[in-house]
Amino acid sequence: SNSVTVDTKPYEGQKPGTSGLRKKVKVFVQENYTENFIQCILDVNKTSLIGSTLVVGGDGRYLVKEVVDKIIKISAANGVSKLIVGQNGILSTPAVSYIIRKYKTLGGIVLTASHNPGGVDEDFGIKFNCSNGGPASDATTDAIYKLTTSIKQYKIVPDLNCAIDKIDVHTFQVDQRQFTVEVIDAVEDYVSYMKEIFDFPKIKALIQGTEQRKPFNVLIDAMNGVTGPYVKRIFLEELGCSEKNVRRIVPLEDFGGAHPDPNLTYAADLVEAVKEGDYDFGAAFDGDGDRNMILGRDAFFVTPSDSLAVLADNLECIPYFARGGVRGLARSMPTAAAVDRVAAARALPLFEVPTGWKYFGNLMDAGQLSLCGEESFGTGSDHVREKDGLWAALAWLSLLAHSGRSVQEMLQAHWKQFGRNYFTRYDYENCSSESCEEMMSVLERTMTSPGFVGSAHSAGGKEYVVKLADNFSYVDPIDQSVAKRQGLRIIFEDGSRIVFRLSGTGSSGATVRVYVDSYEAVSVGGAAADALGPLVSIALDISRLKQYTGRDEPTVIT
Ligand code: VG1
Ligand code: CO
Repeated sequence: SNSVTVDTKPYEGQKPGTSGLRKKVKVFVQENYTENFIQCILDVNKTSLIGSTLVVGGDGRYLVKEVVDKIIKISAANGVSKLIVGQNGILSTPAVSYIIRKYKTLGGIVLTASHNPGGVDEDFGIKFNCSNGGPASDATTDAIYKLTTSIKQYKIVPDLNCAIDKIDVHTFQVDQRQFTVEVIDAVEDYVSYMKEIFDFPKIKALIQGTEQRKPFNVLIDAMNGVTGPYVKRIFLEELGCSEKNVRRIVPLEDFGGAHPDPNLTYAADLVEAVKEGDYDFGAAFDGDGDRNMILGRDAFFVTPSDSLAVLADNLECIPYFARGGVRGLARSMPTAAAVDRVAAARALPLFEVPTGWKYFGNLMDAGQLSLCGEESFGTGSDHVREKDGLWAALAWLSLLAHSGRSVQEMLQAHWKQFGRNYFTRYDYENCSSESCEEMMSVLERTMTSPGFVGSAHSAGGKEYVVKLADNFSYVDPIDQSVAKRQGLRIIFEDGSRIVFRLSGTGSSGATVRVYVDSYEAVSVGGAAADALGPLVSIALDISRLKQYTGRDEPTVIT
C-alpha cells in the first residue's frame, strides 16, 4: 500500500492537560480531529520517527479500537517501522509504561480518559508517553499543542487494514518500506514483571491461609475498566483467589455506566461489599489501571497520603526494593505530608512536585527516587514511569503478608510512631470556567497582598495564622525546567495547609479542588472530617467559593 497526504485544518483546544488530551467522544469524532492530533504527536518526534517502534493501547473504552486503527494507518504513512499493540487495543497505562521500557521503544500512545466515564456520550483521551515510559514533559506537550494550531496536512495509508483481535505479527509493505504490527497479549509482560517485583508465593500463602492462620479474604474490583484481565490473571490464576474475590473484571466500553474512579463516592458499592462480606482487604482501580483505593476489614479506608507513607516505611519486605534499595521518596504538592516524616526518619531525600505523574519521571531516571504518590489515589515506584494500581495492591498485600497485621493495625502503628496527617479534598465538578478562573485570580490577589501573611483566621473554635501563601512553582532538580502556577497554597504556622487548584483532566467546564491537611503529633483517632472541619470552612470563606461556584456542597469529598 501507499500513503496519501490529506489536507486538514487546525482545531482549537487540542491542548493536553494534566495527563493527555481529554474531551468528549463527540469532539474526537469530528472530521480529522483525531487524525490531526496523532499526526502532531508523530511530528513532535520527527527526528527519530523513521524506523522507530511505538507501543499503542488503551483502557477499552468506547472509540479505542477505532483510534488504534487510525494510529496504525497514520504511523505506517509516517515511516514508523513497528507498532506493538495490545490485543483488542487493551493495555493498562502502567503496562504501556513497562512495555515501552522493556522493548526500548521511542514511546507509546495511550488511549484513555482514565477515571472519567466512557461511552458514546462520555470521554475519550489520547496521551503520549516518551522512551522512559512516562508521560511527555510539559515542553513536549506544549510543542504538540503548538503543532495542532497550524497543522495543514496529515499522512495516512487508507487501505492498510490490520486485525488486532488475535495475538499475531502482521507485516506490510508501505511506500517500499516494511511496516510491522505486533499484536501482543495485553497482560503477559506486565504480569511476569510483577512476579519479579513481588514474592507471589508469599502473597498466595497469605490469601490461602495456612494451618496456623485462616485465609486472608480479598475483594478486588476492576470497576469494568482495563485491569479486568490483569486481575483475572494475577488474582485468579496466580494467587489462587476464587470468583468471590473479584468483581467487575470484564472491560466494558462504557464501564457498565460506572464512573471508574476508585474513591469512597464512586466505588461506594465496593465499600458496601467489603463491609457486608467477610473481607480482610478491598482494592479498586480506575479505568486505565493507574489509580488504587485500599480498604481494610469493615471497609477501613486508607487515605492515599497515608498509604504512601506506610509503604515507604516498609518497602524492604518487597524483593524489588530488598535487591535495589530505596533511594528517595516523593509526593505531589497537594498530597498530605505523612511520607515526609518517613523520609526524615530514614534520612531519605524527599521531593515535592506539582500534580501529575510526569514530574516524578526525571527524578526516577536520575536514580534519585524510588517511591512516590499523589493524594488522588496514585501510588507507584520506579519500576515503571506511571502510577500503578495493581502494583499498589500487591505492595500492600506484601506488607500484610510480611507483618501479619491487619490493614487497620498497620495504620494505627504508623500513626503511633509518626503522628497523623489528616487530609481531605473537596471537588466541585463541572462549574463555570469563567467564574472559577475569576475566583482563583481574586484569591491569588488576596493571598499575595500585604498583611495576608501573619493574618489570623478562625472557625469552629480554632485559630490559624498564615505563615506562607503563594502560587506553587517547581524547579525540576534534574533539568532545571520550571513549572509555574501549580496551585494556590496557604500554609499556617502549625503546618496545616489549604490548597486550591483547577483540575487539568476534565473534559468540560471547570473542576475546583480544595485540599486541606493538618498534622497531629499524637493521633487523636476520629474522622478527618472532624479534625479538618474548621480549616475547610476557612478555605471556603477565604476563596468565597460558594459565591463563585454557586455550590453549597462539593460533588465529591475524599
Ligand atoms: C488528576 C489528579 C492528579 C492525577 C491526574 C491524572 O489531575 O488530581 O493527581 O495525576 O488526575 O490521573 P487534575 O488536574 O484533574 O487534578 V489519571 O488516573 O487521570 O491518569
Ligand atoms: Co488513571
